[in-house]
Parts: sequence; structure tokens; C-alpha cells
Amino acid sequence: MWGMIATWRMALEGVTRATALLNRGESAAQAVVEAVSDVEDFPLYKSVGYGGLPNENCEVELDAAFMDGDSLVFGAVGNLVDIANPVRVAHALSRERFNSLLVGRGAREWAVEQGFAQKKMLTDRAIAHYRKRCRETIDKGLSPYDGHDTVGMVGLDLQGSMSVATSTSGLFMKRRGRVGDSPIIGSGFYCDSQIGGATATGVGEDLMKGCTSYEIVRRMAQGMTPQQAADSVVLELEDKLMKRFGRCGDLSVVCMNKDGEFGVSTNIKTFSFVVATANMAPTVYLAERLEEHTTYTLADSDWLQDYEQRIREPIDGALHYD
Ligand code: SD4
Repeated sequence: MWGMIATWRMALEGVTRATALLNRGESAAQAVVEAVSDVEDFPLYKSVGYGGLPNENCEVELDAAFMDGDSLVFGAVGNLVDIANPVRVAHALSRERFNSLLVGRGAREWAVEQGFAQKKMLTDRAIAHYRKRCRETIDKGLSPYDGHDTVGMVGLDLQGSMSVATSTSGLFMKRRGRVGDSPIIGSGFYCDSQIGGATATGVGEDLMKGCTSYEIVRRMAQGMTPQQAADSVVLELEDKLMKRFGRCGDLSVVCMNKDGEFGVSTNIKTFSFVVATANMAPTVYLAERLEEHTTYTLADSDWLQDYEQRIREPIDGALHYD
């Protein structure tokens, strides 16, 4: 059995390519790194890699991570600037004995030294979004932090090995130097091939309060199904934060166990995700919360078409897509 689950519709093309790798027996590690790299390269996905939205100083600072569920090694980068594929840097760091999590200047210096491709990651389109958001924040009082999606993927290969990878530009308009949950082991991602893997998207400041991904894997180890683990962790965290902190940001998670069974949970209106297994072609689902649990339905062709249109919509002031 092989399988893969990923956050958001934007993962579809990458997952589709990676499933061909998994199908012919390649490793879960390679599958998740290749699939996340595809998302990073696509200029119209505005929350990951090239074309990702900038921080409040209009700089694109990227976070990414990789974890191998066999050996539990991981690598992660935070605030990486102008390197084409942060997830590949994270993957390379996972092979180092020390310095597993590098941020800012140190992360960039190491990436350059290792020969990773440099690339200006700020696009005209992202600048146009930035200008628009500055106007909206002043005119309409919109939160500058709205608009953020992290790609996270869990993969299971034919050998029974599992891996997880994440990549994000973090919260739009974040403060320079801010690091979210995505490169933080246990919060944005966790994977153990003997149990399963999980990854999160949403407001990192809140996801980190629950060590969300580790907690999901821990509950799967104790016998919960992936769906029970995902829902119970998200519901309890939301409940706790509402009671003790008075508010709770967006929380969405996906997970898969070592048998290829998956789970999803969210506290937002529509959370899209992608699943593929040896028995199921890559499929986009839409998850929503009903009372105590999350349900999901197939994304229909209208939704998929709307999505295609939405990501291509012109933005005032943007001359090019990239
Ligand atoms: C962060 N969790 O940096 C990321 C952003 C994200 O959906 O996932 N948004 O906090």
C-alpha cells in the first residue's frame, strides 16, 4: 500500500506527479520533497515558495521542513530569503547530525554554500497583493494577517516508510523574523513510520500552543483512527483556547497512518485537501466541521473551475503573473 495526503487544492499537481513515483516504488521522502517543490515553483500559489506573499517590509521570508519517519531525522528552515526551493534545503539539512533548524541569514548562507539555486522570490503579483492589502488595512480595517495557506504533505511508500514535508511564506504581513509552526517539529509536522504522520495549516501561533502534529501522531499510537485523532486534537485545542485565551485562529490538519488510512479536521468553513492511495487517484476533497466532527465531500467541477479562475484573477497593479 502507498498513500499521500496534503493540505489545500494547491497540492494537486505535485501530489499527482509524486503518486507516479510512489507507484513505482520510490521513497516517501522523495515523493513529498518533489511534490512540495512543485508547489513552491508555481507562481500563482501565493502562500508558498515563488510568488509567496511578503512580510510587512515586502520581503518574502520562507519556512519549510522535512521529516523522515523511519529514522525520525528532520531538517527545517525559517525566514529563508531568495532560495528557489526551501523544502530541498530542509531535506538536505535532515542529513546533518546537528543544526537541524536554521533560520534567516544562517539558513541562506548554508543553502548558498551547498549550491542551492538562488532566485528572486518576490513577484510583481505578490507586490500588487501587498499594496492592495496595505490599502485595505487602512481603508476597511481588515486584519493584515488574513490570507495564508501552508502546503503540508504526508507520504507512505510501498516499503512502509513515511515522510512529511511543509512549505509556506507564513502569515501575510508577518513581522520580519516571525517563524510560524511549519518549520517547528511537532507543531507543523511530525512523522513516525511505525505509527503515521500529520501536518497542520492555519495560524501558527495557535497551532504551536497544542504541539498539534505530534499530538495527532501520539493519539494514533494509542489506538485512535486518524480521523478520531485529527478531530479530537483540533476540537480540544479550539475549546481550550476559547476558554482560556478568548479566541482561536484557523486550525486545519491532515494525517495518515502506516496503513494508508487518513484523517482530516478543520475549524474553518471550507478546507480543501488532496488524497491519493494505491486504490484512489489523486482527489480533491472539501472538509467542513459539523458539530463534533469533520466531514468531507468531493470537490465538484464547479468548485474546481472557480478555484482555477480565482487564482488567475488580475490584481490591480500587477502586469504579469510572475
Ligand atoms: C504559519 N501555519 O506560518 C502557517 C501559515 C499557514 O494556513 O498555514 N496558513 O503560521
